[in-house]
Amino acid sequence: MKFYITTPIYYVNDVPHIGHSYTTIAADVLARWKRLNNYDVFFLTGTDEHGAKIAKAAKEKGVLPQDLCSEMSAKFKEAWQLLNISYTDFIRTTKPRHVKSVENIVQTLFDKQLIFKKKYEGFYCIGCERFYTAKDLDENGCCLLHKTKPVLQAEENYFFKLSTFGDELLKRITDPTHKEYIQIQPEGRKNEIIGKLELGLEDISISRTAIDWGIPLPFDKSQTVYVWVDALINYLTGIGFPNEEFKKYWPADVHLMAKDILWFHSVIWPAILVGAELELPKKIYSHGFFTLNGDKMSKSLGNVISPEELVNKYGVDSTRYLIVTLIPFGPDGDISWEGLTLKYNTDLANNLGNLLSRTLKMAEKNFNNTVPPQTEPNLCLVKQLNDILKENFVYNMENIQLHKASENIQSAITFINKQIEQEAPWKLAKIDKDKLASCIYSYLQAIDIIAMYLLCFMPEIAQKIWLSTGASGNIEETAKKYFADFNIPDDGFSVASSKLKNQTILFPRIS
Ligand code: ME8
Repeated sequence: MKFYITTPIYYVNDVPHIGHSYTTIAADVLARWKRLNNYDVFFLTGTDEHGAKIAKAAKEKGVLPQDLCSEMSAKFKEAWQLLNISYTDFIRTTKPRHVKSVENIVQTLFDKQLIFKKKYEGFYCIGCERFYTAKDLDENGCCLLHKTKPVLQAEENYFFKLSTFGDELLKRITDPTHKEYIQIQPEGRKNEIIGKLELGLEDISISRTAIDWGIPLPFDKSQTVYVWVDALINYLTGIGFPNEEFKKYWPADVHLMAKDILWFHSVIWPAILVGAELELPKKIYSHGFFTLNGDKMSKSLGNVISPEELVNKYGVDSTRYLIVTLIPFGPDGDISWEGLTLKYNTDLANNLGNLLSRTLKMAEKNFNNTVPPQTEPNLCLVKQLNDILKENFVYNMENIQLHKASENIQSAITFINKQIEQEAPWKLAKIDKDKLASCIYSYLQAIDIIAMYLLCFMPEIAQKIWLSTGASGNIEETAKKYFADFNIPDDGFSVASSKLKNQTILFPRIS
């Protein structure tokens, strides 16, 4: 089975920050999860390089737009490498393969008479890369999002007949039995989209005369394709469109993004696809926006957090974990350095770190740093964990509730820690060595289970944990088998008598 997941392609006028990292890490966690479930995964990310915003940024920097794109696109690639993002392909919209794909779609819509020419006047916000009417702006005539005054522009442009798709889209968005049902989540944002669709759609301009930093329209080279139409088509280009090979992965299973661009993905994109007679994506998930100490993050406020800063403080895997679990996935949320550090210390240094260090120390002290030998493997704890975790965790991952899935793992760790408190194995060392062996054996097996559940969030740390407990085989291969049927091998994962691998402290406390 295939699974095709995408992030937005990010504008290259800005450096990658914690907001871009949020969506990209979340997509990575889901891609890794599906790979563990034996799906053939295609994970696409990339950069959006055309349009007025990029042309303006290049002009301000005194460089050519293409040079700005190459420089900034490389920064996104570096950030994703730093964060261990396992994308299948990184698309750049200025590359020839994408130009070919955009030309194909736009020409198809033109041939189907879904594109026509019209004089138009509107307020163009470069920040949003879209036209507004006066009623969309605030009382000072400013864009609600950017607080800047859009310029009134009059052009003769090509228009896409978006207005003819409203009823069709409503059916596909609201009727789960429709064979091309398109699921928009979370529910609240879906309802906002439905509300707007019910008011009716207006045709949209899909070309520009005044902006030459774009792909020329195949049927009128004097105009360029509107950057949002250009950008959305990346989801087809990335998997090989217009070559037939794109059908291996299309339709997309999940388009992931924040709420700012849900309208483009849930209305304009599906309408283009219906117009071009292509299948619709199955799910569109829009998560919330981060604010930082209550403020919108922005370059001008100087409060943007970069992935490097986070990695320098918490390490790669802890950064991945913290970013996607700090706020509920869906609503907006406020973050702060204090909040990040508190969560790091609570979940990782204390709960997980404590479990690891005390178990490994007891094995080191009492069993010469090996997995205690067993006549009868004690797997009671592991089986209990299996029952606690499997359904909840799978449900939350499948519903993209990543913070809840991480809470499931934390509850399981707390459960093991409580069991250790109850059994008080340190008291057994002198009185019952067999019982002590049995306890420690069971804790090591339980830690192996935790490592498998952590794998998509913290791939390298999970691997280190796996090695430290004397578990056999490759963690990914074992996890693939485990997640197929949740069966626990009769003798667990950590092999009796095998040597434990000493690790440096994985989660030092941070102040
Ligand atoms: O909109 N909180 O690109 P973009 C959460 N090129 N997520 C955030 C965020 C924040 N504070 N800031 C950014 C574009 N994001 C278009 C997309 S797709 C065909 C074209 C994330 O660089 C979030 O995913 O402005 C948001 O939707 C995206 O970055 C916007 O990225």
